[in-house]
Amino acid sequence: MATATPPQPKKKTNRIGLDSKEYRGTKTTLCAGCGHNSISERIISACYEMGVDPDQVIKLSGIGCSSKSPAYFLGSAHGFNTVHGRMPSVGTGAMLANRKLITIGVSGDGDTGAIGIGQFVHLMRRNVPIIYIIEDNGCYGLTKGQFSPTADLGSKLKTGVVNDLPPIDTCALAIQLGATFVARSFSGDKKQLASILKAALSHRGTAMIDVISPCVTFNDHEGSTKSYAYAKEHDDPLEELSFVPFFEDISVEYEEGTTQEVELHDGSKLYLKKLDEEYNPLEKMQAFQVLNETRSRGEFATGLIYVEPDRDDFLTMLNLVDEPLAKLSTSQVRPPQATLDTIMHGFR
Ligand SMILES: Cc1ncc(C[n+]2csc(CCOP(=O)(O)OP(=O)(O)O)c2C)c(N)n1
Ligand code: SF4
Ligand SMILES: [Mg+2]
Repeated sequence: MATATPPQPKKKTNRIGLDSKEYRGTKTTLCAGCGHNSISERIISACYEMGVDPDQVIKLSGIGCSSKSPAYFLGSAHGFNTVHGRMPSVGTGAMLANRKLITIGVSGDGDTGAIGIGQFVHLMRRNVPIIYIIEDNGCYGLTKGQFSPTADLGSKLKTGVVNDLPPIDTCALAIQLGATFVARSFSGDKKQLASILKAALSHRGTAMIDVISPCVTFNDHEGSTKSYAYAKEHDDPLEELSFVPFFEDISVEYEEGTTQEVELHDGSKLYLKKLDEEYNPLEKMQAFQVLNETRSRGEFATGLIYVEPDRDDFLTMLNLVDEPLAKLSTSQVRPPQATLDTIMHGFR
């Protein structure tokens, strides 16, 4: 007599029917304990929980340990590892060619703040819809730990060399240039980083996220201001973030005055339980003030620092068609003969 096969436990899937494994990439080759690995994990879980279709994602990077990390998440997404510091122009081109893509760019503090600063500046001012993550360890990890432009004044290398240049604050710079979603987090703060990443996926425009991500091999010693110990002690969160995606009909109860609700483009909501009662991330001048004040105390503010949910993104400003340009027919992209004749006639 044939024995009945016991019922198999149902596989857990997300709202688009995918298993969490489909959000993974190849095995990491970064050092064990590198902050960048934790960020890849958070990207995987944020995309799984949001039900992002990996086939609709393009992952981009420049050069560096951080820039290797797109290989370690969303294995079936499109990918482009650009020349050092050149990810913004490739990302802008990709979004112009197909505005339906979700673009996740991973850069380093060196890739962004040094060789790529010119490209970064123009990406921010155009409000191109890209999630731009800086995995910020204050050094060039891949080339053995030299100071990068985000290294703090007075920070020490393992060799005892002291940094005597002031840092670039990528968040202040991005806000000044026109980015419409600017956040800072710490790779060791799973909950905060997860909420920020999910909110960034719901934002339309440039979402710039600077994540303090310690380099355990070259910049995790005493005297470094980007070590795990320093970041844990000096992280000054502005708010406790809760993110409610548009597909979950949950209303959050909160105390009037202490929690702020920010509605994002797709209807998702961010609830910001203020730790600093006065802070309002919709106010640009306050954002600069808080960044300056925390820095002068040797701390770093984390959370959603600035958001402008309603500004048109670059593609909307250009009045670009919804259909990917590569899929348009010749008759849609080439002016008809009569139009060309009229133009030629005008030159006579
Ligand atoms: C054109 C060019 N110049 C210099 C380098 C050498 N280089 C490789 S990675 C890197 C810096 C990486 O630092 P960062 O972006 O902070 O990444 P991390 O390794 O710290 O994650 C440099 C200068 C290069 N690969 N290409
Ligand atoms: S050298 Fe530093 S940044 Fe690079 S993988 Fe190792 S810990 Fe990470
Ligand atoms: Mg670095």
